[in-house]
Amino acid sequence: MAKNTGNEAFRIARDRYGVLGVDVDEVLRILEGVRLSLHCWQGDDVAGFEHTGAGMSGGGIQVTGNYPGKARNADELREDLEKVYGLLPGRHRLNLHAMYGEFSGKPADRDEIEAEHFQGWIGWADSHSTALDFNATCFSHPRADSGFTLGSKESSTRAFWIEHVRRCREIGAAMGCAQGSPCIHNLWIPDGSKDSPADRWTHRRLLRESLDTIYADVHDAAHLKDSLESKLFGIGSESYVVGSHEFYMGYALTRGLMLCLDLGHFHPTESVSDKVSAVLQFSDEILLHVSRGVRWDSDHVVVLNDDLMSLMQEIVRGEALERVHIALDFFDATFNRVGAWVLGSRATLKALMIALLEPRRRLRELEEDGNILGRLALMEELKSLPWGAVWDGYCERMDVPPDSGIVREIERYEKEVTGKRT
Ligand code: RNT
Ligand code: ZN
Repeated sequence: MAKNTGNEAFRIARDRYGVLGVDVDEVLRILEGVRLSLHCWQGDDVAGFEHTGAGMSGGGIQVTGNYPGKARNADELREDLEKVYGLLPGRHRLNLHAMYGEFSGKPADRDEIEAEHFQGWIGWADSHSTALDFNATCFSHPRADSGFTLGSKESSTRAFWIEHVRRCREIGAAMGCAQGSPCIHNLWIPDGSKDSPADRWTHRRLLRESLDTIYADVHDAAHLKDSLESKLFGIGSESYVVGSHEFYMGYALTRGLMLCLDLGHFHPTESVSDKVSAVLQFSDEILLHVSRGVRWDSDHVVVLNDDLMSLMQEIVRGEALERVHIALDFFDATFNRVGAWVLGSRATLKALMIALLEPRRRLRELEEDGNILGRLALMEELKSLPWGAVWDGYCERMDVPPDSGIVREIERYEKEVTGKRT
């Protein structure tokens, strides 16, 4: 931790939390150790660098907006990421998708990619003391146009995507080996249908079989960890999603793999925070995709809202920070992408800080004493405690601007860098 802050508001806030038995310095020490996995795809609207012109076909996901200045190649994306990391307190990981390989004029199809296509990223991660996570890209490709990939009834389509994911896991393991920290390979596939199918069974059986083939390849757990991401519905898969929550919950738990819970992938009134203590009864670890759905899985930029705060509270209250991997998943092209990345990442860290500042022991004691009024009163009181001053103090200690300085930084970067991209 860098210099001590001389900030008066911070000192008052620290004392205020101290009265409740919360050690603010210890909170910030823990916060500093948390590594978010930033999604590379916020920088270029989930486009990738294959330049095949396939667009987001077969995706089930949608980016809206055409704000100028998106990253057009890996160097620009890395440049933007460096700006983002520079505005975040702490050190954070990068979550790459397979379509972000560097093919230097020699295109490789999804069933041909290799670790060499990601050496640029591995080297970059090393020189920036960060680490990579990875994702197979089973969309934006002609072989996903039918709406089915690993669960397709066409065996050649399944074989193609099995080969892709097998290779992605190998690449992930190579990343994990190079960085000395396991790479998390997450698998999300778009499979599903717009209208009600007559046969919901066959695709699910085929998906299960494809997954069994894929995960039969065993990699060193020190290099690779696997997770599977379910979904409720997508664009063009409104009536049926092959990889539903129950499907992957069953699959992951019976195979010792991780579940990935995306905040936009459940019924709008369902709370993902409530799932953490349920799933972790049966699984050692989970992955989160922190997102913000607005009416649907819209992947809005994450903000500090109740969903996010209760999610972080659940992790902290369960002392599960080591067991929950926090990745981000949002994309918005209607305003400055670098700014969107920074705001969503900082909101996630802030929510975590607020959760860490909670006087957990006191709340539990009140609960155990049956003092429901006292518990609710304390929860209400906590909402207006001076966590903003703690956050400002943390940013100052970590040598990054406070919230009030972000827009200026982004505007400067836009003027000097992204605004010049045509
Ligand atoms: C899609 C999933 C998935 C994607 C990324 C790009 O609904 O959330 O995680 O957003 O793989
Ligand atoms: Zn996701």
